[in-house]
Amino acid sequence: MKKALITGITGQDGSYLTELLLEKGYEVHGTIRRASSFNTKRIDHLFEDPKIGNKKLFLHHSDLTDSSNLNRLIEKIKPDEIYNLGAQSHVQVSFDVPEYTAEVDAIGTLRILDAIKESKINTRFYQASTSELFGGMPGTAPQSEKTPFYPRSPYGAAKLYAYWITVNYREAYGLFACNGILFNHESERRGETFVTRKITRAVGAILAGKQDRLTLGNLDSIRDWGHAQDYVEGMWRILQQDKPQDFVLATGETHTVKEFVELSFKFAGIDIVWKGSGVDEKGYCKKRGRLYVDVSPKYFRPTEVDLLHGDPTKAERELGWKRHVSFEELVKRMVVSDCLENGIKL
Ligand code: NDP
Ligand code: GDR
Repeated sequence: MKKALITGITGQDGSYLTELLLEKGYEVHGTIRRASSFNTKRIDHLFEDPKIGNKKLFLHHSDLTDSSNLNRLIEKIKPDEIYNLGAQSHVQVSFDVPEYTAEVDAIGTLRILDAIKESKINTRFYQASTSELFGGMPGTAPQSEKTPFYPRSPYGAAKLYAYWITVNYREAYGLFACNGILFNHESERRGETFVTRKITRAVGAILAGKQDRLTLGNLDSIRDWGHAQDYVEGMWRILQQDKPQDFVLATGETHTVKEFVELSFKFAGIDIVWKGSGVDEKGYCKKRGRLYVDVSPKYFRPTEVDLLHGDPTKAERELGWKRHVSFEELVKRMVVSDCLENGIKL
């Protein structure tokens, strides 16, 4: 039986990857952080199955800022595969906590790589790299493994270090270490402060009469959004190759934040009519003439990534990977789920 260690198992991707690896017969170990309230809701359901909980799935207290803990865990578990998904993953928050973001996202990655090197355990390493690496380089879309990097946030800069230190440990010490450069992927389990989930949660709350307004930042930014379930399958495939390499995973399709809003409200039966432009832009519900969406400078970033558009050709060719969930299906699944949270069946 193969053993996997996942940092960030309590996050969106960690939960889907755990399900996938358990289905494939792996023993899965995940790291969790001590918190003042429960933070395992995305994986709790797995412990309800007596064949899984505490037999094939194990949780360990850990933190990417704690080297000795990581060294011990890797020595003890001796995983065949390590997926480093743990991170301070919020781009806007990284402007508020830049040093902590670098400590976790950049040096945390180095800590794991060095623990692998020193332990001499034969393990394969996956690094959760990101399309934020491409950031603000104009005229480069669609972005592939060959596109130059130009991060536009402390998060992007920290992940740039993590990307290169992964490449360096591969080249310097022969580690089987790979980067998955993943474009935005969302789901019903997406963190509540990322824009897609913020929108779909608002739709559910508005329909339930619990919220009357959704305040957003830059509506014009363009993203390449897929579903997280498709992307964790790609992570696993990246580690099953004969030789370690880096891959872009993306849909190749782009939409603006505004389009995401429009489609979400449409699925819920509310038409948005946009008024004005720039930060004064306001959206109204056509039927009732009510203000539903407005824009606040609070949600604008000091430096924005305007356009992310991925080219997944290499992954499709060499990994046989393909996304299955379309943009429309993604939005629909998220809206339906957030409406159900409010007792509303669409
Ligand atoms: P989430 O924010 O949902 O999950 C992040 C995970 O990291 C959580 O389990 C969190 O724990 C954990 N974590 C945070 N800080 C630390 C720390 N100091 N030590 C150990 N663990 C920590 O992110 P996603 O699941 O969406 O993303 C997974 C990874 O992929 C991240 O590295 C992200 O940067 C990267 N990525 C994500 C993309 C996306 O679109 N989702 C695209 C490209 C890359 P807790 O639950 O306790 O907060
Ligand atoms: P991103 O995701 O920064 O791409 O990082 P996010 O959903 O936070 O922002 C996407 C775009 O929407 C704009 N936006 C808003 N964003 C948030 N969070 N809240 C708002 O109210 C809002 N209004 C507009 C943003 O400015 C941005 O342009 C995600 C994370 O998962 C990273 O960890 C990952 O590396 C990248 O995707 C790829």
